[in-house]
Amino acid sequence: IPGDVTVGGVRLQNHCILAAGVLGTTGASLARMLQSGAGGVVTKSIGPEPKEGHHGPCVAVLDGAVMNAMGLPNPSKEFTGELDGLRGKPVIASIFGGTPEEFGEVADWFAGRVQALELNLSCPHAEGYGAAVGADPDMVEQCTRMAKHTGLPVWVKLTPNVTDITEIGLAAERGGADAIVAVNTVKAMRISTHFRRPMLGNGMGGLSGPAIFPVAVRCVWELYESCEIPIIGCGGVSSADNVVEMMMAGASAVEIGSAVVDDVAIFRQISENLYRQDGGECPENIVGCAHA
Ligand code: RRO
Repeated sequence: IPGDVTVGGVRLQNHCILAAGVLGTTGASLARMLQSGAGGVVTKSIGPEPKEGHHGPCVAVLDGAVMNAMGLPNPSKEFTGELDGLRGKPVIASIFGGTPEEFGEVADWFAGRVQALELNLSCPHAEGYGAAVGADPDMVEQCTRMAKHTGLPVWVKLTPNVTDITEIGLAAERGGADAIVAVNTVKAMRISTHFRRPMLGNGMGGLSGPAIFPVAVRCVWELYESCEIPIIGCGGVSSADNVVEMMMAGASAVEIGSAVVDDVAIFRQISENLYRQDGGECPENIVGCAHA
């Protein structure tokens, strides 16, 4: 198992990172994920004001997928205290805001506390936040530039819910991003035929899990064709073979979310297969190899 993989300015323990979301809400859970073999960990997204999130149900488990509308619940600045015991560890703070100024403000709280920032420009169901910002190339460029003022490496997490993801990736690159994370959840909705109402309290939500893996692979592929900075693949990764496929599409590392919720042992399982001495492929040699 590699001791040092450097991606997007961050020294990781291996190529598989905990994706932003439910398991990144406390210092204790972040530490547990690192203990469980995560190469690095991304926090739940933190924004400029405390937020309670949507009323439930916030999550629906579907066939081969998970649909959520958490509603960006977070304690805002207070969260930084959770990071006191994690100094020097590969922790990446996910942040969101409605304007470049808000991104800059929240970014400053994390300087000196984490190894990098991940800008969440991609929540699929957040009024005024996320996708509205992440679908606008000028906003993406400005938010990235604001976050760069901290001196921290900046990763930019993109939404798949746009016509041309490369246009957004190139905007992040112009803003000085150190890596692109592709992708956040896919816009989705289910209706309970029994209750004749939407399954989620918020009505609509975002889809993750194996069902969106092909969507994520295509986004990574397209970004790799046009961007120079490293790409971190995210979306439905649940096996070592999925990691290899993401890398062949162009990912330098991957993030894992839904599969971790099912089983924390996933990081160890994937590492055991990914870094096998016998015939296991060296990850660095396969990045982008499927492109002619
Ligand atoms: O909290 C959420 O509802 C949420 C966020 Br911030 C996000 O970026 N992606 C998602 O699927 N849910």
